[in-house]
Amino acid sequence: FVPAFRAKKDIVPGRYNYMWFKPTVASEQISDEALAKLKKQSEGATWDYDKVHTIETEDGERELQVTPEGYTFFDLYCTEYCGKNHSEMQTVVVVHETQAELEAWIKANSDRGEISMEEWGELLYARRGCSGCHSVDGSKLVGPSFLDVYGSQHALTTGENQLVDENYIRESILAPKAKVVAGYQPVMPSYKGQLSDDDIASIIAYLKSISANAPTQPAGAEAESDEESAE
Ligand code: HEC
Ligand SMILES: [Cu+2]
Repeated sequence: FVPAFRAKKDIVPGRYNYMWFKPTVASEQISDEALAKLKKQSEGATWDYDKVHTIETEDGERELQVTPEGYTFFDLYCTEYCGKNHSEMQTVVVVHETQAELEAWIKANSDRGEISMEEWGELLYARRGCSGCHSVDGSKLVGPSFLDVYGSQHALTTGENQLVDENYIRESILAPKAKVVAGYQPVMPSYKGQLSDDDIASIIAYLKSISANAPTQPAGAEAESDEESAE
């Protein structure tokens, strides 16, 4: 729940869900000078998002909470009592003014750097050993080919049919034995703890880019208007 946006959506661990909206107010960024001062004060300690700082701005002294990059933010809370550590289920949302600012943040906070998700996914496919068992030309190796895999239906060893979508790909990477494709051995290793969320999202983006059936928009975006997702 992002109270400032009046927007709420249920999520389940290990599964993707989506919500979209058009922000009308961007986060502010404090001066490099003011941020350097805060960094010096909090040296060594983990960043305290809750702390209210008195900061010198163009409009005089103001009381602000900021991220380690110096952005003001909007709170995001879990609003369902969901279990242990529920009280720690909180993070912040930063609304970047430009795409370039967002790219800069991703560059600083992920291994991907400046390249696109599709390109990073392709690099991971080669570097993390997927290519040893999955082809991209339709040929069958130890595992099924990734060519046109996204959006296709695969029979599982249980006899059930499985649509290859984002959640299924994520599960296949983290818990390969949960659903095994018919005609294959359950020999794929789990990549749990070895690939970041951005890595997995990048692999999914790469698989979409080599699949004729993949939608061009993120799931959920075409089905919902912003009024509906802000119910
Ligand atoms: C040792 C061989 C091996 C490696 C390495 C491997 N896989 Fe697999 N993978 C398989 C096999 C075999 C299957 C089919 C059986 C199953 O479902 O577990 C599979 C299934 C999958 C599926 C489901 C495909 C479908 O058609 O339903 C996905 C997605 C997948 N792997 C992604 C990956 C990714 C991404 C990597 C690299 C990060 C990777 N795999 C590395 C062997 C491997
Ligand atoms: Cu919770």
